[in-house]
Amino acid sequence: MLGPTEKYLLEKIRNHGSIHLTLIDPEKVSAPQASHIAENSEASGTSAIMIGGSTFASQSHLDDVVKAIKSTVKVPTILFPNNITGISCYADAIWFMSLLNSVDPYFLMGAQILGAPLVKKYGLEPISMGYIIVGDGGTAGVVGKAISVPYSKPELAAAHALAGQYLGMRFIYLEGGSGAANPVPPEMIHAVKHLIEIPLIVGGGIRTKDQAAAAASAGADIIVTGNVTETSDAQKRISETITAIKGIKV
Ligand code: 1GP
Repeated sequence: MLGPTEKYLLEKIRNHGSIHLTLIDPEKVSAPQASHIAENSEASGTSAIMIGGSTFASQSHLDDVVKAIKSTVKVPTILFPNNITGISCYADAIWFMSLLNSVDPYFLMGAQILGAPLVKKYGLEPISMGYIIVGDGGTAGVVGKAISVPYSKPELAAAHALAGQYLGMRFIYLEGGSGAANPVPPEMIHAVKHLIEIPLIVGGGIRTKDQAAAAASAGADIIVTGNVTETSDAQKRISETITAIKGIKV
């Protein structure tokens, strides 16, 4: 049985084509700042707020950030944990994810085993997702001990994604790394999209509406932007991004 947030995401994609999610990194913002970013993003048409970062944020600060966002916006809040410390009882849902190209069993299944009972206890909606680090991979790649898939090997990224689907994961995330100099190339997105039947999330280094439109046209069902939300003209840039991907169905 699918939970309400997953159903909502799937319906949005079915009805509108590519959608946008805003990523807020609790390490970088105060609770009031997070709520301001979420408010602007919602006004710009983002479909949900993801909350997570690649390094350490204190549990109480994470809780404060999630609470502040929840009290400000109506769109769902989805945790994007890098570890068990990324779990907060105040969110609606959690990407229940495995880093498919990590060499460390902890990021493949260890953290998930430790976190699963908490997810249940808190009543969070788990949304199963296969996470694949590609290209530069940024901090997530280093922390997650990933053997990153080079941008020049799209078929290899597609094989990782198909393995995730065959293991029963319901979303695939191609992660270029937060702040990556170059976002995931359309050729790689295209190769992955054409091999799998589950929704594809793409993020890392997407800064312009043209980059977002190129990713959506290549087959990204969900575009995630994080860094852009921290800029002074964030609302304008998110609005432009959402307008650029609206109605694109591959
Ligand atoms: C990182 O894919 C996300 O996990 C977003 O990346 O911060 O570069 O937008 P940016």
